[in-house]
Amino acid sequence: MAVSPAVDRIYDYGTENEYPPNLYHFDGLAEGIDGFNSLTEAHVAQFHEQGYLVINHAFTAEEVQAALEGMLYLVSGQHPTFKGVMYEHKSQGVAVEDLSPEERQDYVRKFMWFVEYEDRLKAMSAHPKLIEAIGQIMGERPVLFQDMALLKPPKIGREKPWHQDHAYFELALEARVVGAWIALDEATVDNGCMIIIPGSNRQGPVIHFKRRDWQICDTDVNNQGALAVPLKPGGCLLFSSLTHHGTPTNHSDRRRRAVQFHYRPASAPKTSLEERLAIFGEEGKDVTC
Ligand SMILES: O=C(O)CCC(=O)C(=O)O
Repeated sequence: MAVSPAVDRIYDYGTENEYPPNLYHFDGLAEGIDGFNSLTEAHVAQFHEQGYLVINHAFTAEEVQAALEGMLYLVSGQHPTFKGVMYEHKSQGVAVEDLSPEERQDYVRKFMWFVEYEDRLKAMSAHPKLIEAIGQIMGERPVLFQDMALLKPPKIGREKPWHQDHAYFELALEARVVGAWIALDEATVDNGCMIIIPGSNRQGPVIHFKRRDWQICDTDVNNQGALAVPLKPGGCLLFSSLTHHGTPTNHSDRRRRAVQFHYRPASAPKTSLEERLAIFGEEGKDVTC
């Protein structure tokens, strides 16, 4: 493999990929509804109760293909000004610029802030049925405020430790923030699908520590009752920003590409870094990890 000189690439800071063997244990598989058109008031109530809702066949094969093409265009460096790519730590030393777009994506950990660079991805984030479903859940007009995706490449795609997304957001705790995680490949228990803890959204905020990531301490994770969320391409997991979730390492030789969008209610008050850390950080609290 060719070794490149230092280039201004951004790498995932997490080098450590060892974690307790049962950290991503799950007791069952999440079930979903078939398409956005099946959404009822009972499903909305289930979302608030359980902190998630799975929508199978949310996007068509054509919509998934368009999103994949948009993703490949951006992560392979074809857009002249897009810079939102972060590489897996294990790809350090690989001259990714010399690789084909197909090959290059398999070193990418994350790409973000992409919708303004790519109409095909923007179209997915603004899909009328997605927006309507999220609006029903929030009871208000949803506003996209973050677009970010982990690609979890075959063999080297690192875990995303357990966390609550709200720990990353400067938004009032009571704001009903909803994440949409959309599978572009089949996501399975082998290639690192989402693992969630139903009902954990009702337990309030949990302290996060900077360890292998900004995460819930491994020893604070209670994954009894956890569910894996395998999805076919075009399947979508909607989840609360307080739902505990994580994804294990992709040890398989299968891709697990996905995109993720976060929406806030239009009226959600913004907060500050200080307020966020006062809630989710360890500082000044008698906690250890
Ligand atoms: O895509 C994944 O593996 C996990 C994504 C996630 O939980 C996040 O970025 O907050």
